[in-house]
Amino acid sequence: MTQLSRRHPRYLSLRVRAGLARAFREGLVVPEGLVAHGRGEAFDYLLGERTTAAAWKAERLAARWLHDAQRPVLSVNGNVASLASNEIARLQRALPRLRVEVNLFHRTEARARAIARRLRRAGVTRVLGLRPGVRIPGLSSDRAWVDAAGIAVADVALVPLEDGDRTAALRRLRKRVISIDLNPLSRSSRDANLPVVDELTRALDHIAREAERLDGRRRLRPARPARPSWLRAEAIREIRARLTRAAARGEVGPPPWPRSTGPRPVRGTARRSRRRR
Ligand code: PTJ
Repeated sequence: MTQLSRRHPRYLSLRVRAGLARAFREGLVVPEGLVAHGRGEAFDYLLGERTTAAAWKAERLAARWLHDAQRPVLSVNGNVASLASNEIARLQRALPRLRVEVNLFHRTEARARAIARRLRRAGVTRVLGLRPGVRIPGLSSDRAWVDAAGIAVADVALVPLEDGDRTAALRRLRKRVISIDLNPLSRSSRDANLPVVDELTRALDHIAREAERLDGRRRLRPARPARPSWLRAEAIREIRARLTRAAARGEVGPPPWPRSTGPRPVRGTARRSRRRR
């Protein structure tokens, strides 16, 4: 296996990729999950690989909704278990009512069991979804199968790295849906009551921290209403502002040119065309 150098400027990102590739070889993550991770990475890059002020607001509110819920459920797929089992265990410790349910788009019983094992090893208790007996109406994928004691009766559902169809289907069942998705334009982000546009492990860590802070507090002010469109618009504005700054500094240019293929870029073209403008 490739040795990763801690001095590599993208060490953390490479380590996460190596972990996902291992989880793929172990059968927890599907090939489509690796593609989905790449899409998430691209959006994280554009957002500056940090939690924006708006995402923090969403995460504080998410903690509050989960804290106040009667039957909160966190839905876990292959990517989520392999990236964030420890964070899920911490969140469940902070929110004792929280149920954790394995729910898969590409479902096999072996995968569901392997994911449940990974969660339990990290300290997650009461893992649901191994024998889902209820189908959410209006969905064709296996994601429609949910646990009668979990998502089927949840009042608040936290759905990271979800597909848009199910977010909409859960809304139709009048559940309050919190999504975690780095893509502010995805259907899940668009359809959720509360879209958290942030990286999964950062988001769960922040929600857990906030839930720990809420724990034990008797009197809480009423929670503020969510402003889903504003939250998504803030993420889009952040991406636009970062790209505008990068373009102004001349950071955008052609990628390094391979030696033998294609025309060579003309040196200084970018600068000359900027001066002309
Ligand atoms: O394990 P399964 O069988 O349930 O399959 C899981 C995948 C992820 C393959 C399935 O849910 C899927 O295809 O998801 P999508 O439709 O590709 O959506 C995943 C979304 O999550 C995309 O919008 C990505 O930008 C986003 N995303 C990927 N990685 C992260 C992320 N968002 C936050 N944090 C991440 N680490």
